[in-house]
Amino acid sequence: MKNSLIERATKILNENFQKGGYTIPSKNLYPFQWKWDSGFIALGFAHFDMSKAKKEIETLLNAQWSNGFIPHIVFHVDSDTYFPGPDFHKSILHPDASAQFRSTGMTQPPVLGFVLEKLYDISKEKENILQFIKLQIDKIYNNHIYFYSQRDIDDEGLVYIYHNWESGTDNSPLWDDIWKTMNPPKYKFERKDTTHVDPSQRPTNREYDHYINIIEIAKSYNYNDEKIALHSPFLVQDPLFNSILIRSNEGLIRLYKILGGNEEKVNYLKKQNLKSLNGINKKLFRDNLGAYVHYDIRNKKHIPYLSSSSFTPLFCGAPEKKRAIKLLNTFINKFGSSKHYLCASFNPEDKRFNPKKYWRGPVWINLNWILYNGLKRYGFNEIAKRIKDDSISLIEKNGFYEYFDPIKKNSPYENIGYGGTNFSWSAALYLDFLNN
Ligand code: 2M8
Repeated sequence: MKNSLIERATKILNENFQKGGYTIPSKNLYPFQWKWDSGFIALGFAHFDMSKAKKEIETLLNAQWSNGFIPHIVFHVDSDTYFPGPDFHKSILHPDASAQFRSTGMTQPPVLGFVLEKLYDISKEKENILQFIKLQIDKIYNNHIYFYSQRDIDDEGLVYIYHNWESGTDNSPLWDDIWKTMNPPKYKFERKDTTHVDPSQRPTNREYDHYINIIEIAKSYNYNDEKIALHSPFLVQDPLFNSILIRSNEGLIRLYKILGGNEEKVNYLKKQNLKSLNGINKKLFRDNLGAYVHYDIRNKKHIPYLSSSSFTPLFCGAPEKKRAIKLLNTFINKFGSSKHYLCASFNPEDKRFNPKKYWRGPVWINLNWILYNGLKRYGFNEIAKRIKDDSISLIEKNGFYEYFDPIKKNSPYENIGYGGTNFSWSAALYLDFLNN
């Protein structure tokens, strides 16, 4: 069975790979190139076709803006199966936007630094991959400079996100209280996602009003970072986003050292990284919850809910040993019931938890991959193995879905995969899990 699934995963990635040199997350539902999807997809390709892995990263970086910003969607083609598209986002409003590639004016978790490092580790032709890294690495470095210079407004080493789509965890209950502070108009738009997926598993129209409203505000300031920081109703420091940035700093530092002669850049990254580690530990860890949480800058308060993001600082080595053990206990107590697959995206004990609705509870393979690597980093091998086994078993029993209901049905025919089918990062990370 494993062999046929490996073939299937390979086929999904090859079929989702487009002529323009990038991979769509899932046919119809997501017809463009998404930033963090591309990073995970490259990891999958790296195991069987390094040239496609490299192409994926190169294509994404070609759409980088001149200020270092990397957009969350690159609209390489026109498509009428997705809303909102390029005409709505209008990236060109920003003076530094790419003139060649249409994109959004928001970003996504900065995965490219650690992805580049993983490509180096996976590659059997080190000289060849180093040539590629040499061509791309400064672009990622410039992206980190962008984050630290534009989005760390209080000089804490913590960068903000200004839209829930920047978090990647789109309709998480984490944002519900922020929506209560906003009262957007009821926009007229035609959703496309709900024609591909059961609407009860997707965000509501009212939630989309909020998402659209934040973009309209950002557009009214031509996506200017300073203005967004002053005026966006959504301004959050996210432990997931910041942990990924820190882990990517580490990747860049290691690769620059291997390349040699980059002392200034290494020193800059080291300095920023220390500050970020300090910031995340000081500001985002909540002793009473035994975990890291988000901070809502606009409303000046922590968002005191546990989600899978709460444990991702393990991925970048943020907690010292004692705190890591505390975090592990919270993880096992709240998310580790034997009735559940690891890892629900939101606290299963909370009344806002919904096991079938997108980022409000389902298991996501990319978050599992981050948590797996974080737990392994601390030597929490037993629970790391459980997360890996659960990820593999969910895919083997159900298929390469976008997300999965965490509640076990105890039947060989579970049927608990939801959202997009033939989903690229589920296929890519399945391959990486098997090779790990
Ligand atoms: C989902 O997000 C997009 C918007 O970016 C959407 O709902 O239309 C999220 O799961 C996000 O994390 C992911 O990158 C994207 C494509 O897979 O889909």
